Amino acid sequence: MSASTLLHFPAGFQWGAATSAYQIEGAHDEDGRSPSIWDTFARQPGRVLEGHTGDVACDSYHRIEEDVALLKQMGAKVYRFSVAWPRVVPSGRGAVNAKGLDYYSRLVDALLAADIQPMVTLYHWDLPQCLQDEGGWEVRETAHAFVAYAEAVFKALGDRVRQWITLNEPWCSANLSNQIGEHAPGQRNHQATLAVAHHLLLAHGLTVRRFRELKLPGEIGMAPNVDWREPYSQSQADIDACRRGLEWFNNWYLDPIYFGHYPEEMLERYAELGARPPVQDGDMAIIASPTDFLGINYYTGSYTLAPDVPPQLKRSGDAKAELAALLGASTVDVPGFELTDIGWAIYPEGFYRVLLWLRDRYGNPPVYITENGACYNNGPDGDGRVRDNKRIAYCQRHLIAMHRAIRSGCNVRGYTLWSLLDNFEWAWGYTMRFGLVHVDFATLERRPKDSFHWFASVIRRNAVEPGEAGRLAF
Ligand code: JJW
Repeated sequence: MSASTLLHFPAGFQWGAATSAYQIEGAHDEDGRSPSIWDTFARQPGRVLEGHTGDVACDSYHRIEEDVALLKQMGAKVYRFSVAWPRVVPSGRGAVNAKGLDYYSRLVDALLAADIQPMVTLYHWDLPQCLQDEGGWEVRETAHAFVAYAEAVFKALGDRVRQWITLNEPWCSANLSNQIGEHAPGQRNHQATLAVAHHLLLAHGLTVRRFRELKLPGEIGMAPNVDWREPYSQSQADIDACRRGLEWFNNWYLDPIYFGHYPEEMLERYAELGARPPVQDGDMAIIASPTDFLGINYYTGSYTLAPDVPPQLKRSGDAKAELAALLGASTVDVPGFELTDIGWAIYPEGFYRVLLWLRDRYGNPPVYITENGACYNNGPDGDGRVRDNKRIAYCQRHLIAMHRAIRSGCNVRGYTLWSLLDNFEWAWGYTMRFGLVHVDFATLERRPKDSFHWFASVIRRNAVEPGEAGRLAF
């Protein structure tokens, strides 16, 4: 491969890796941390595979030096991590816990000493359980409690952190958690889902405003997960179904931020079931407060088709059927595409398409790819090496798609790969591995995989080699 065939990224491109608090920290009851909804959820039988919890996770709470050394070895320019609300404000609102903040302050110092920029997520799903006991995100007061917590973090770290993310993947915190029921708190209720989504968005907007009032240097944005859907056929029914599927998954969180309103068609379909977002005067303007960038988490996509769901299934108690009826849409894996070990279709074309869609629909905002990566569960071979060539192929193909999107004018500024470490993959526990670094959960030993070294070379050259993957469309 001659150097001239390398696909180069813009100068100063922000390469790095991402994690989140509950998935890696462990130390669940140390230094004043209170339980989060995930501590509670993981202890309920049947919620998480094998009954795994985040009690110990990767023990990153005690391993700042080791984790930062790995990032340094990788050549990361940025490390995206999240702050745990239950460490910083254990009672949800009120007293700030200096010990909890101190951990993040030491982490930020260690990163800066290694010349790695911290990118801080304020909410990555670990709501204090005590607030859930008062209704959690279903109640409006939680948005105000969030702003107070965020302000405590701004004041402690704002002198050193220049990139802030309010919410990670609000679709997961609202829909996956309250409509599908697979994540904490684990219920299935359309009205609760819309209330949670609205109060999350309100918390986002209020936090952006508080950030501006504090006149802190740096930038702030949100990191929704998006996917890409193609109509299964060119029938009008499938095209319409696909549009609704995207409204439900992507637009529900993006239209309010960029346009100040929810998607009309889905609003109407929810209303038919008696569900509506609890919008008060002025909320939508708060939610649409200008942000500095858009974080995007992209993993997969699917084909969407209009299902033949009888109306009586709308309240049948069968979650999948109910959802299909609500949306008038269901999805199938893109035919013929390989799946990763977690069962998600490998669809780099969708990454390109969704970036173009964001460019055109939302005025080409600055974008950071805050997550992208692949689940492959193979561990060390006899010689100790982790040959995760499939993860390399996945990431390579997505970097080629991202490169093409940049050439097509998308304003992509950086890419933090999910994840630095194998970690607690929510309802899948430790059974699903996304790390560039293998973690032995018995010994907590870290071992860089082949993909780690591959990614280090991408960062070093600020370029990806097209190779075999590039000779295929992606
Ligand atoms: C969708 C399942 C029915 C995490 C989903 C399930 C059923 C329509 C990975 N991103 O661990 C999306 N992750 O913490 C944040 N992202 O639907 C970080 N999205 O759907 C990673 C799971 C996810 C999902 C999982």
